[in-house]
Amino acid sequence: MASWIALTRAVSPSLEHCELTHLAREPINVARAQAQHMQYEAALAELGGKVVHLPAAPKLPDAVFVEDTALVLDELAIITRPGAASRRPETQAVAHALQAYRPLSFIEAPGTLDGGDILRVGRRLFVGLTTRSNAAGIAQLRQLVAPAGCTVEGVEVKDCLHLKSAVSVVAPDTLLLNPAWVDAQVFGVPKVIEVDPREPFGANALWLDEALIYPQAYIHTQARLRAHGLNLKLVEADELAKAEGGVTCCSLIVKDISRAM
Ligand code: CIR
Repeated sequence: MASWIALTRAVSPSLEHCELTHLAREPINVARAQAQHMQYEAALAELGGKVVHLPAAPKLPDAVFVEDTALVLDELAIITRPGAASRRPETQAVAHALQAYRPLSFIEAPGTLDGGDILRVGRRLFVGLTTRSNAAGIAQLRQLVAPAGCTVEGVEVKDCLHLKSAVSVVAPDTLLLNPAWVDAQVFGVPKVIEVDPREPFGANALWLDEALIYPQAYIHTQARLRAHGLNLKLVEADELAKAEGGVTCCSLIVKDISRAM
């Protein structure tokens, strides 16, 4: 039996109306995005996860990007208040699903916080100071996670949507990072792999212990990751990337589901 689940949500037929911050709007082939999402779910299952589908939300264009709606720690889950108002209705179904696995806490107005802005390195949570996550949201997060022994630090990010557009954890004490968008020094992590400069969007990888789910498109950065002995599970993700989403965005990983309540 799987020891972890991945919560996912279908690509909405309205994806073309998604929020966009740093990308120009271009036509999105929804059928292709849906096919890529299914491939992503298959990769999660092949790596040993149980994929749990949230109810589809066809009228919420960005619903597929479930990462932004919650932070799941071992001790609790925090339901965010996404920075984009259009995305706030996404959280209800996520809270409903997560309450089976963790006690819930909530970010409240005037706080805003997107899960894509939260990078967890052990017990340290780094939060991107972006258009989506504000000081009130970060302060609330700090209070909520303190009992679990986690600290929270704000991090300057530039030219990208979320902190995790610029940096992700790819192995213990190892970050994959775009140095043009975030300063590696702030994390105090011993190993940093930089993306190939031709692939600025290549810093978002989903680390699942045994492998990294990683976009097929970023071939140069793939070579760097392999040179560090990392095991890659490649997926096509370029259609969802037109909606400014990466591979971490499309799931919420809930580990150790024996904690189910
Ligand atoms: C948005 O702008 O909110 C969506 N179009 C993309 C969200 C991607 N999520 C993520 O990076 N965690």
